[in-house]
Amino acid sequence: MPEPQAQLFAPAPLPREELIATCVTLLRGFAAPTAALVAAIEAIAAQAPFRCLQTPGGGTMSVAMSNCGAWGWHSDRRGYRYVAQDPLSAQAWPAMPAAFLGLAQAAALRGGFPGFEPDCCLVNRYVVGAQMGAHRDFDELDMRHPIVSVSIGLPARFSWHGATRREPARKLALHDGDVLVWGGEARAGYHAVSRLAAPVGDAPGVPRDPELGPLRYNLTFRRAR
Ligand code: MD3
Ligand code: FE
Repeated sequence: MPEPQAQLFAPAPLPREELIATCVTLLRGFAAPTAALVAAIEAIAAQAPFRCLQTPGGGTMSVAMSNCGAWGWHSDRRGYRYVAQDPLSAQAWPAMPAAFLGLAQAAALRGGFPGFEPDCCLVNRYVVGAQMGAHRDFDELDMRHPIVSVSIGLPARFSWHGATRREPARKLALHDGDVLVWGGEARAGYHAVSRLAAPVGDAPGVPRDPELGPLRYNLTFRRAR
């Protein structure tokens, strides 16, 4: 047995919290470990299955979505909007788990937005190859409320463009357990998620669907009304 070795110097801790831009905070690993979140997502999907929504333009999103909470984000040929019932079942969306609410509120506080009361959690499911083009989140009644986004599973490449789509994007790698908090002057910014890359090797611990393969989930907490 080797002798236990004394630590000679302490390495500088990796910055776990980073101000990406004014009012945009990245909290690395804030939601880790994510196994309990994945179990809660699977329970939500048992009631309100993931579906690839139609866009007003006639396309179909590559990201599949579900929701929990009082309001759910929905899209079809008629437009983008919040609905109190899942159009698939005509039932209310599943309740927001207490652990989701607590996580979103704690992250918002860390990001400088105390008192966040989300009434919607959009659950996005990315398969390898899925993506989300540059857009702004604009369907909420009061844009003074922040947004909290939780990344789970396979890593994603996220772009933050800022006030216009044409601005050079700031690129971020989002890993399992990372949380982003946005609000204030950043609330109306353009953002996008690049095509999800296939994992190298067998990706232990990554959520996986027997038919769809390895996955990324994103929880987006918003105050819709
Ligand atoms: C930047 N989802 O569902 S939210 C979405 O990874 C969406 O699935 C992303 O964009 C995903 O609409 C992560 C990150 C986000 C949300 C709102 C923002 C970034 C934002 C508002 C302004 C600027
Ligand atoms: Fe968005």
